[in-house]
Amino acid sequence: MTDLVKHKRMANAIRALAMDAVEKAKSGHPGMPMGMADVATVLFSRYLKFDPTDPTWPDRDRFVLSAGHGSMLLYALLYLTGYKGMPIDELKRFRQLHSKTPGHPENFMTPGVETTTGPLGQGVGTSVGMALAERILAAEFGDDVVDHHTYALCSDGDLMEGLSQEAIALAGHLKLNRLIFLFDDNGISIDGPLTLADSVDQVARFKSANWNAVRVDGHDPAAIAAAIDAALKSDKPSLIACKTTIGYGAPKKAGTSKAHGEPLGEEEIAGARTALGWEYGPFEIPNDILADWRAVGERGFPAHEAWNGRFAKLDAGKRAEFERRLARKRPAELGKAISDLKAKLAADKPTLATRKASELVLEAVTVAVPELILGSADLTPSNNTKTKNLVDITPGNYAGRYIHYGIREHGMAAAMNGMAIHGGLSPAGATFLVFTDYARPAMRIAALAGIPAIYVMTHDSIGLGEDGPTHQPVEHLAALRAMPNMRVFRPADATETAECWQLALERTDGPTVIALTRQNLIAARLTPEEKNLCAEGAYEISPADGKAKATIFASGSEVEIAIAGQKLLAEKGIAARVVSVPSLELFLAQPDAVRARVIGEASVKVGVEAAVRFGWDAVIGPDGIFIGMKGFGASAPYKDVYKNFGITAEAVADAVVKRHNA
Ligand SMILES: Cc1ncc(C[n+]2csc(CCOP(=O)(O)OP(=O)(O)O)c2C)c(N)n1
Repeated sequence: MTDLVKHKRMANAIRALAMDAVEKAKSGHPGMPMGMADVATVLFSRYLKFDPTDPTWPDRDRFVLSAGHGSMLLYALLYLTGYKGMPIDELKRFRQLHSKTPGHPENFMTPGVETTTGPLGQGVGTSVGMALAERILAAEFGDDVVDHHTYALCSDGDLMEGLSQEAIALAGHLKLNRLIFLFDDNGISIDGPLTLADSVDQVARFKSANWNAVRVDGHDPAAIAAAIDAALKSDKPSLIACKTTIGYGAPKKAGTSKAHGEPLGEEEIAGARTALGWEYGPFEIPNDILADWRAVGERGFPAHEAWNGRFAKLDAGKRAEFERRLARKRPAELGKAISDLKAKLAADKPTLATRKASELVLEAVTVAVPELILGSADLTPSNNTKTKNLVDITPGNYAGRYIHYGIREHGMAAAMNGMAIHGGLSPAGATFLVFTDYARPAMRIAALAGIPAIYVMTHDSIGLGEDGPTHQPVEHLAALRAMPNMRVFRPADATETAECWQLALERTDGPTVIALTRQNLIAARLTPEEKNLCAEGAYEISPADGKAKATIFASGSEVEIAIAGQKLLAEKGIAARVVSVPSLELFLAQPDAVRARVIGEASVKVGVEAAVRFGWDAVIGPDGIFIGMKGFGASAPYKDVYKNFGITAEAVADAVVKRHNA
């Protein structure tokens, strides 16, 4: 059998499995796997460094299926190359409950799936972070241990999404030459031919973003291999635009949008079997082809063994550090750094914006936690994320820990996903809280996939003042809290900022937003406390003098207002207590007893937050008093803005008095 015949038979195995699985599930996307089968076969059989017996081998090449709707391509490859977690039965359960073959790839469901994709563009953005992580870790641990490539298979849809522009611009600028995109250049999307909505020359576009970019016939194995060979030698990231036919082999539907996202149907599948010369039944892979694929799965064994040998020879301290990083274990120094800082803050009681307090925390924790990689989407001086000890990562020089992402919030968040999911690094990226809207789709992937990214979101309310309502978040806290598995912290002072950072860094199973003020806040926590009081999401920060008639719940900058309101009430003879709520949703997730203790028994309940009420009723009840925002903010010095919207200590006290007397 010639190499070409063997290649065709191997590629047809992918095509057949994709057709059959989609047909059995009565839903799915056969077109992309059938179109890209040749490209995938070349990549996996000749280039991709991987070991199906150890899907987490740290130095494996990363393969990201950005066009997640073509998930059957990946599942077929995992089965064919011999991943234990992907027996043929899982392909037969494509898109069924609790299968390893969900509609779109989910890295937390399926060993061998590197990241969760489906929302177009995300895989592209994530792969940039993976390629960057590889370079950063190689600079730190050496090429003997970290020396791999990142391949992303992307579609027209991936490249039409705005995120792709941010991602490719960042990768091109940083010269991430180990990043290779295999673009399924089939000219078809759901509505029909791409010409309906697009006339971009992708090759020219990528070249202008400092990429190497070529066009090849995506059904010609030699041409595909030559392009990958060239990409591997390039000093820039590479785009290989592979001209393919969607649904390759399907007699009537190939080359049309009918092949994109629905079962081909019995007749068309029979026709494809004939056209491809595939004479086997559904899900049947003949022994010789399976053996060829299994041999592909074994191709990486020697490289893996050699890596094991090099890793074993590594200095013991370095080896332990590498393992600690991959296990997402924090160094013991973190706890001590936070304790020391809290002791100092308890003594100094500084008046500080929490963004500035965050910088103080970072001065300490960046030393304690070397895997922490910071960055900002061009708001470094406002976000206070760059501490003195952090060196910039620059094109070609990755021995640093600070990333200037440019004005690319979405690209930043997606790249952070890639860095965190690559392993070995802990990314924290910053912008204004209002611009979480520009990063939200990648943040949602982090929440869904349990990725411990940290978002440092400053200018967290109308308290940012003069920039006005375009920049003043009002619904963002509620929107972020509504996202499952997203943790939102809004610390009230420097001590809480230290505690929230500690909780964010110790979290391993999902992302965290830390919302920080632009404006100064007085120290709210007056007594030193070794325990992390933010860990339950809420706690009594200022007890009542006597039996409390009212409880005032507040977060962040409004804790100061709540405490001032408490004083005014005391002057009027009404005892009130103040509960700081640095994380509403963490608090709501506490056991009943904890919630009951913190909420207390006072009949008057007030919530104070310079944001919309949405979500607060779970604490204050539907008849609770809420002092906050009902609409967008206004442009003025922040104290005037607070007054204008009635978020003041007087308003708190007046509302309590009125309710108390009612
Ligand atoms: C952000 C986002 N928008 C829309 C979709 C729905 N969708 C899935 S695939 C697709 C486009 C299909 O075209 P292409 O990317 O070229 O894939 P192909 O048809 O070649 O498989 C769309 C709009 C999505 N998955 N993600």
